[in-house]
Amino acid sequence: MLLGQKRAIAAPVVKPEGKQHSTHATSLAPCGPRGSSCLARARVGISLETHADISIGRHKPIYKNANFPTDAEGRTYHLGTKEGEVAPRILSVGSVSRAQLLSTLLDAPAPGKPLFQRTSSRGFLTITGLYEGQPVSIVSTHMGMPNMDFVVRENRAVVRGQMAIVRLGTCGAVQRPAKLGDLLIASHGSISIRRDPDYWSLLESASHHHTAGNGDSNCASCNNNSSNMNGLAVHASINTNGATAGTNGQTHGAGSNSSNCMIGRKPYTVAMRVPADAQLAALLAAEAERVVGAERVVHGLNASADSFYSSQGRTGSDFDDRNEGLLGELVAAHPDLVSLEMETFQLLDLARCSRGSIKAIGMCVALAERYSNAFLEYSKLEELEISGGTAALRALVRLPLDANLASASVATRTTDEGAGTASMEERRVQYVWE
Ligand code: R1P
Repeated sequence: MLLGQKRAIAAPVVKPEGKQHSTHATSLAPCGPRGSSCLARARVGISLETHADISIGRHKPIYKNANFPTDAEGRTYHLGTKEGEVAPRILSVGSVSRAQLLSTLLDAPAPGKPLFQRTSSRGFLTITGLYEGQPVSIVSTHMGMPNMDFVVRENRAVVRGQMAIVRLGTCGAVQRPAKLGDLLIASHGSISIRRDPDYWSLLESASHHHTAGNGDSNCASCNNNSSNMNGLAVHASINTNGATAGTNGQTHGAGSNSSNCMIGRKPYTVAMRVPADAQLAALLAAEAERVVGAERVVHGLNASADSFYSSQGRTGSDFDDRNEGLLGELVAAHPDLVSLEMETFQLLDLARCSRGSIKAIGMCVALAERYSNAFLEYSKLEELEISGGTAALRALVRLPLDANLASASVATRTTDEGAGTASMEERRVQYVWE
């Protein structure tokens, strides 16, 4: 393929005919020999020509295990992939279009074979091919920690041996030196920020008790057991009357007696940091610096929020979010905080709990500067995604993995749940890269 020539990418046409869980594989034309020409081809732009017609709801799988549903082929419930289709080295990206773009960096999984591609009925896209001769999968993870949970757990279930997962996302740069277009690496791990709905429930309760003239200082729904012991005292200041006040000075009607309900409560809870894999972080940093230059790579702590708006400190008048000082409080408590997004914490947390079977790191393109309110010119994003994707793929294939570190679930799961177990030796797996 010549530089500038249009490159066809499978763009699924989804026919939402039902909610049954089924998947249909399609294939992508491989990029050809790896190297700068491939990168250049990706950089000149991709024509998303439809050449795949993916229908949803054509067949109705039978699931027999509510604990971890897989269909008769062993395909997972949400990602729809089975053993042999996913490589131990995974690049997790947010959008389908990013997965398709970065798939242009991959070579065919085996001579004469197209790239493997499967889109699940829930819209998770998995593309598997080779990068520098090693099997790699790119998975479109969509947005938020629950989706990252699906991606990590369901991929863990269909891959043997140790795995490595790199997330390449977009994020907000929280403070300098991180700036628009930089690659922000979560070398210091990640914290999470979650909105605590109990805070508003208790506010209502406190307000009700005050309005009703109830002098009971231990209001019925007061329960501080789940108060955040690690987080930040964000916006839940108690004024001299004992009434709870937001940072905007608005009082919420809680009188001195009922204010006990609010003591120690915060509208946003912040989890302790979970680490990234140090070896993977170092490899990723080296490759990112090689691709974009050290001056455009920033290392630090990431924060994953459970929403794009309130838990990331975006303000507005439609909702009582009590987040006006959230970013400032976060930076004060975590001076090394550089990036704010929605998935990395879940990835690192699950890797930590994976009994050593997953190594993980996150890196994001700074799409916005939260401190200046600037937003990246969107036309520049594609080149940055290619740069970040190239660094991530290089780091993934350079990381040594222990192939003998078996996943307990893969070792025992059968294609027909509940019908007993089969050893890994007993099951023949067809790998797409063989
Ligand atoms: C919000 O717009 C989304 O963009 C960021 C956030 O984490 C969230 O998923 O990442 P991605 O670009 O990877 O989706």
